Amino acid sequence: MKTIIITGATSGIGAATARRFSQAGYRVIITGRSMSRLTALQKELGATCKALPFDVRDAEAAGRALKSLPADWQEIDILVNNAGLALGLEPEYEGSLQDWETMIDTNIKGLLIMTRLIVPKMVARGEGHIINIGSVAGDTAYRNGAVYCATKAAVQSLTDGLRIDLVETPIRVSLLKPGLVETNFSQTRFHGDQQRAANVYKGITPLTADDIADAALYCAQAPAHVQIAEMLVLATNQANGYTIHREG
Ligand code: NDP
Ligand code: 8X3
Repeated sequence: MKTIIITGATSGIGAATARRFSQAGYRVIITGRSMSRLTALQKELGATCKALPFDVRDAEAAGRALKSLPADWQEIDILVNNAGLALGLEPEYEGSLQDWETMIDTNIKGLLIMTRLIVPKMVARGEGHIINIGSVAGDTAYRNGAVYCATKAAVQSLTDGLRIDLVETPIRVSLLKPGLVETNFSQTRFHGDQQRAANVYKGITPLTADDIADAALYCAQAPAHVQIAEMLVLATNQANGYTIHREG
């Protein structure tokens, strides 16, 4: 039985990915900060799921949590670096320094921390797969979103760099770049403003977290000689980060 670890599995794409891989017969390690949501998902998925509460920005806590896993769960086959967020939608000359720090620390440094902790063991074993959740936002900046877009452009570069650094190994590195997915993402971005969050998905059928979980499973289940380097998944009425057709 293969083991997958998913960061930010308490909600949205991460939770859907945990469910999808669990259904497909994987042992699933779910992580995130919300203990209550981790416990609920762990109960739902049963004995083939373990929950590790930690903040991806805290390298020591992440390391301690991984060490606490039973020996037979320590061999991680797939790392999904999913934990991430956008905060605010403001011009680059007006945004909140604190929001920027949180995005940079979570989306970039958190991904690096998890990569640094888990990938050396994959290299030692000669097997593994890293699936990083980037975004269409990393392809081109959009108005008022420069810092979030920059963090996702960094995820693109870090994924490309890791693939280069692992090229002589059997380890695969995939970048999954979703477009508009209806999750808690916009509620977080707008600090709980539900109306503003709902407007993001108004007049368009957005992607669901399950759509992205399906794409992650496809990457993981490709034959060992096939490396899905990059997958851009958009809603049908979305053409890029800023070209969206809305009805009404
Ligand atoms: P959600 O808000 O639904 O989920 C975000 C997840 O990230 C939660 O489980 C949250 O868990 C976790 N998280 C946030 N900060 C931390 C932290 N410091 N430490 C650990 N976990 C953290 O959003 P999505 O599912 O949409 O987002 C998942 C990923 O997908 C993000 O990287 C996002 O940038 C990316 N993405 C989303 C798109 C969208 O349109 N929704 C499109 C493209 C990419 P907790 O709060 O419990 O810690
Ligand atoms: C999330 C997608 O377009 O809201 O990365 O930034 S978008």
